Amino acid sequence: MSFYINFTPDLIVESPGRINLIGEHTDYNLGYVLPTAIDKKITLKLRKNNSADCNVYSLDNEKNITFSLNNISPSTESWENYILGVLHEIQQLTDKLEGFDCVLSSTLPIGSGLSSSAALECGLAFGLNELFDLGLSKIQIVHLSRAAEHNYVGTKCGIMDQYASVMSKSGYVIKLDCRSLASEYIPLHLGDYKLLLLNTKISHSLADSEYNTRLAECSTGVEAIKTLNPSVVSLRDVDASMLEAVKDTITATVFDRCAYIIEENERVLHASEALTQGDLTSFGTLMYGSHDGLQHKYEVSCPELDFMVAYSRAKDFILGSRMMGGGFGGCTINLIHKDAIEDYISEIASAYKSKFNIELDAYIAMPAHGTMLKTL
Ligand code: GAF
Repeated sequence: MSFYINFTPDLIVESPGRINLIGEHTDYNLGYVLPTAIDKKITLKLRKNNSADCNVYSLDNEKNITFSLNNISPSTESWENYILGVLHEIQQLTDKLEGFDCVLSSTLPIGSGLSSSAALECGLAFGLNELFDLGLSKIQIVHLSRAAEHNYVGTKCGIMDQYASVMSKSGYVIKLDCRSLASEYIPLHLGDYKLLLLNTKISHSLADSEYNTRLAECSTGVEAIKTLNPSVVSLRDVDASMLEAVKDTITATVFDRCAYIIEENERVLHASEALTQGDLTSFGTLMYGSHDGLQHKYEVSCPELDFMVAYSRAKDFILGSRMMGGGFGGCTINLIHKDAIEDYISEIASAYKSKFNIELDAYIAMPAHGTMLKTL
């Protein structure tokens, strides 16, 4: 009989997705981000099975995988690599891992830029840490989950998603310095405003390959800047004048990519200040600035996201809007007056449907706590 029928877990983990208020593609350039976990999550039910075998069943996809801990290697099925990658990374740190059964279910829309991948990686690592008393710290769970994504999935992501999934506190956003990992928890006081996510329901296949290309373009920029400033390690260490000084030695594309990152880091710092002071108008303006940079200089947006952001600009009840996450699809995040939400969703849904023939999804993002055990 299939193991997941009448499944009685030893423990249950809830692992959230994340939003990012501002600071996109800055994490792997060792800059600043402003994310938090949200109430949409993956639930993992786990139990020991006293063997060396692992069985994982996804309720949403109705997919089942079984493998032995003695033989972990990458799969051709991409979703399996999130799981296999985590087990591989845990095995690099400890030999205490044993066989387990796991049933997954999710309220996080896949491919929507809300980081279901980090939620799965971190949730599994967190749950196995508890189940087998592996002794891993939260930050080790963050790092190993990111390593799983690098080594098994192949996306050379920054640290933001895994950090937000594990470290968030309900009601706060995290101003994270991705170089030192110093974090400041800023209370999210939005008054009459809410964070509305509009899901394009688009996930362009370019996303993974272009992500690694952007990383390479930023490295090219850093190498050029190092010729004049040898102490520079990442774009975090660079200002506009340092970039300008090497303009003639790099392509216009690399120049634009670097310029965007320098400007986006500044925007995060200003936005954090504005949020602390309750200046939502300035915060919203910075969100629009972020989108402009992502669209024109970093070129990771797409027509569907640009349409949604352009639509919002004409509305005085929306203070700011931008694409969120890696890009090429997923959600926009909108700072919108609470009284306007219902009507606006109907209006933009109908405009989006007319233009792209796609039914958008809309959610209000509620900042939530990071990965945690659920009481049985
Ligand atoms: C993806 C990555 F996983 C993050 O590390 C981050 O770079 C983000 O894209 C863009 O800000 O979610």
